[in-house]
Amino acid sequence: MSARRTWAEPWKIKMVEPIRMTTRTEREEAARTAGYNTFLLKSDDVYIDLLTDSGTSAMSDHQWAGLMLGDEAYAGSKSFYHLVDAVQAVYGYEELIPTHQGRGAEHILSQILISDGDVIPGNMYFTTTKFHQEYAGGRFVDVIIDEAHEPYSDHPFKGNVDLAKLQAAIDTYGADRIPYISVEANVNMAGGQPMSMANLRAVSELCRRNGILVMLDATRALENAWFIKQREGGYSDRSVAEILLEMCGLTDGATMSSKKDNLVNIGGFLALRDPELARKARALLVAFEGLHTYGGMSGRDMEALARGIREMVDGDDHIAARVGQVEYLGHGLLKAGVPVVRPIGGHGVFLDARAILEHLTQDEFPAQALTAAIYLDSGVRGMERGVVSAGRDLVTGEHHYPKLELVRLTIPRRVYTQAHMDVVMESVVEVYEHREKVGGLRFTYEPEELRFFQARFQPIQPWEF
Ligand code: PLI
Repeated sequence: MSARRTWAEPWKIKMVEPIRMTTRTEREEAARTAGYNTFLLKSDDVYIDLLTDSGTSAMSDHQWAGLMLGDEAYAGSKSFYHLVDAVQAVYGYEELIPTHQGRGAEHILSQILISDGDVIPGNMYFTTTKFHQEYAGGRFVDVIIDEAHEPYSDHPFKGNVDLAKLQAAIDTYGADRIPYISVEANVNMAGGQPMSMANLRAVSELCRRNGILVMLDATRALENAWFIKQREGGYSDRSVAEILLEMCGLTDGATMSSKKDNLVNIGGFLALRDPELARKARALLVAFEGLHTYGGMSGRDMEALARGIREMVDGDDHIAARVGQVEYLGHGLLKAGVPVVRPIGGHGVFLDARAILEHLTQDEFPAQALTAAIYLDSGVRGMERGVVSAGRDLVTGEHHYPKLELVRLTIPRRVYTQAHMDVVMESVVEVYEHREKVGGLRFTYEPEELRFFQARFQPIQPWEF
C-alpha cells in the first residue's frame, strides 16, 4: 500500500456547539469594555477562540462516558486509582499527587523544595511556574539556548537547555542553592519549541553529578515527543508513547497541567519517584488542594483524565493531526509573508508583533495591540505573550523587556476545523496589510502579580484601524 499523502483527524464530530460572528461595532464596544485585554472579553463576544489550548479540548465519547462512572468517594476513589495506573503506564512515575491544575502542582513542588535565596534554573520562564518559585523565596534563572530568543532561528530544538549556562549557574550559586532544575517540554513562551532527547539526557547527567533534581514541566511533553520522532535521529520508528516514557525516565518528577496534552478541561498533577518527597507533598496537598486521593479534582474529573492520558498515546494519529493542524495555520501565514516564529510550534502559531508593528516601541505594548487589532477585525481571540506577560523586575520595578514580543494563536485540541484555520489566516493577513494603522496602548490598570490576566489598557492615540 502506498504511504498516505494527506492526514485527517482520527475522529468524527458527534456533537456541535454553535458560535456566533459579531459585527465590527459590537467588537469595538466589547474591546473597550475589556480594556483591550482579550482575557477580559466575554467568550460570547468571541468567534474563534485561540486564547489558549488550556482546558479547551474536546473530550471523546469515551471520556464523557467516564464522567458518568466517576467515583465521588471522599477517600480512596476508584477513579483515583485509575488515574494512578494511567500516569504510571504512560509517564512512568510511581507517586501521584492530584491537583486542580498545573499551578497547584507548581505550588506544592515549590513549597517542598525551595528555601529562601535558592535559585531554580529553567529553559525559559513560564508565568505561573516562576511566580510559585518566587513565592517560595526562590529566583528563576534562564538557561535556555540563545536561539530560543530568536524568532527566525530554524534550530529544530529551540527548547534545549544551554549546558554551559546551567554549569555557570551551578558555579555561581553552588549546587546546594539549586534544589532542582525545571525543564519544560515544548517550551510555551519560546513558541511551543521542543527539547531533544540528547539534551534532556545531558541535563539529567549534569544534574545527577551535582545532586540537583530534574523536574519536568510535562504540560506539553506529548507534543515534544512528536517533534523528537520527526526531528531526532533514531526516533522515527518509535511510537510517541515510547518516546514520552523515555523522556520522563530522565527526570525525577513532573508538574502537569492536564488541561493541555491530557485532553481534559480541568485537572493536573505532581508526579514523583521519591516516596519521601511524595510524603511531604501529600502533607501540603491536604491543606491547599484536598485529600491525597482527589487533591483538587472530583472523581469524574479523575476518570476523564485517566482516559484522556491513555487516549493521547493510543497510536500516533492523534498527535500527528493535532500538530498537523497547527502547522497548517503556521505554514499558511508564512506563505502569506506574515512574520511568525519558526519553526511552527506544537500548540500554536506565534506572530512576531515587534516585526509586524515595527512603528511601536515595546513600551507601547505591540503584542497587546496586535492581539486587540485581530479581535477587532474578525472576533478571533489570541493572547499577548510579550512585555505585558513578562511583568516587572522584583528588585528594580522596571518592565522585563523580553526579546520575544509575540501574539499567540493557540489551537484547542479537536475543536476547530481546517475552515476555521482559513478564517484565522484571512484575518491575520488583513490586519498585517493594514498594520501601520494599529497604534500603541497604555495601562489604565496594572495588577501587581501576573498582570497580563487582568490588566486594562487604552489607546495612546485613537487608532485609525
Ligand atoms: O494553567 P495551569 O495552572 O493548569 O498550568 C500552568 C502551566 C504550567 N506550565 C506551562 C508550560 C503552562 O503552559 C501552563 C499553563 N498555560 C496556560 C494557561 C496557557 O494558556 O498556556
